[in-house]
Amino acid sequence: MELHRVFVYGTLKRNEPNHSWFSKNTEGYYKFIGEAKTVEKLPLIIATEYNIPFILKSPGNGYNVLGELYEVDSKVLSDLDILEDHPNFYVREKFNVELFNSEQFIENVWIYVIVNFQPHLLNETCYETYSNSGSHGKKYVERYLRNKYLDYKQIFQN
Ligand code: PCA
Repeated sequence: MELHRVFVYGTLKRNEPNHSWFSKNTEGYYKFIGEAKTVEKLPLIIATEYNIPFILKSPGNGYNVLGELYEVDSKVLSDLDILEDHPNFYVREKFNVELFNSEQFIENVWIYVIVNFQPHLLNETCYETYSNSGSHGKKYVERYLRNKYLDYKQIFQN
């Protein structure tokens, strides 16, 4: 069985709206490894009128982002790719993270990030950690309620 490491920072975390995607495929395998943070600073913002959390691929800006590291098989990874619409919306790229419990560095884990974004998004407030019920009050709008065209227009460069 081929295993992959994925670091999630948004709606895929425990107690967040998309966490159940890890167990969508009843034949898939996934395991929570631990809480972690990115080794690089990265801008995590909550944007568009649908309040979608995303990391912009712009290392050096924002915070060392807090999230959760998982080990998944290819079945689960392909479900996550469907949810995140990789590589059209989020792009799955490799970064290094540090595990909290062991202070161990884990290299080359997958993170879903946004590339080719409009530069003005770098002026948005950055967060160290995401929670849909945070004091920011920005409630996540589920994919099926969204107009995909609008998402794209508000995020990507032409
Ligand atoms: N889902 C992915 C990327 C952002 C999101 O909401 C995650 O939780 O890591």
